[in-house]
Amino acid sequence: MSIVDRNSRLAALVDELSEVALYLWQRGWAERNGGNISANITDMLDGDYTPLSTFPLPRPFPAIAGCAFLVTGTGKRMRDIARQPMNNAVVLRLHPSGNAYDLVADYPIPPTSELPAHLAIHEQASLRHSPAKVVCHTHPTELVALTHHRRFLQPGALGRLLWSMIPETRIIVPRGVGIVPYELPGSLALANATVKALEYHDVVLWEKHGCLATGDSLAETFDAIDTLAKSAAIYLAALSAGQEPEGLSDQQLDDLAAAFHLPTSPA
Ligand code: 2HA
Ligand code: ZN
Repeated sequence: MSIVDRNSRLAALVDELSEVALYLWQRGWAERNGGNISANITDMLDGDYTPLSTFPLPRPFPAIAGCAFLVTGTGKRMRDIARQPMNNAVVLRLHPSGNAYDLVADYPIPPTSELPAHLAIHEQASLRHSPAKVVCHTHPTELVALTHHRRFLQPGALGRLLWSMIPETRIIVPRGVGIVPYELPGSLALANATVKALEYHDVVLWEKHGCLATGDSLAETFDAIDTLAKSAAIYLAALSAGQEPEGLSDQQLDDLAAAFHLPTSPA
């Protein structure tokens, strides 16, 4: 019997992984093996598990030593994760030293190439006692398209623009989006820059690459990215109708913040 079959909370999370993986594929945000997901499941696991294999980490992660994670596998397709989640995702546990990990279920599949970014974000969440347990990275077409324009890479520019397209975006993504300048996929440099940007935001855009969200649940991270992608699509649709769209005014955005008790940090 697998770890998942013995643990109803983990089984529910794996069902949610399968559901969200399908959405990412259906949205057209997950070409081939694009995107990756992880969740801190330390409080769902008990007892000892026999390691299937052991891998070193590119740097130690002492703050999450001993913690366990559900992580999508490297090279795995979201559409396959949707159909057969535990053939395409793994459970791993960091060593007490924090500088290596064991794969403990179900198969010895190496985890996502973006593991350094995922672990760095989980480490930061743990250090801050944040309830955010989930990290979701995907490649939403319209959002990535906007990161190809230099003017949108200025601090706050794209966040402000996306907020101004529909009131929902101001409400559902209240801390706006951070911009992470282009870095090599899978690198520690990308991981470090992402952690820095997440100090001020729950969602970041990786220049010319994708989007990453962190939150308490996978549904919540999907909803945040979906809402931002809706704003980006509205912006591009309005622009293709012939003119730069007007957007909600500063006053209208401030009114939303006041009415819904939203943080007023920069977009
Ligand atoms: O999983 O999306 O960023 C493949 C990627 C790398
Ligand atoms: Zn990616």
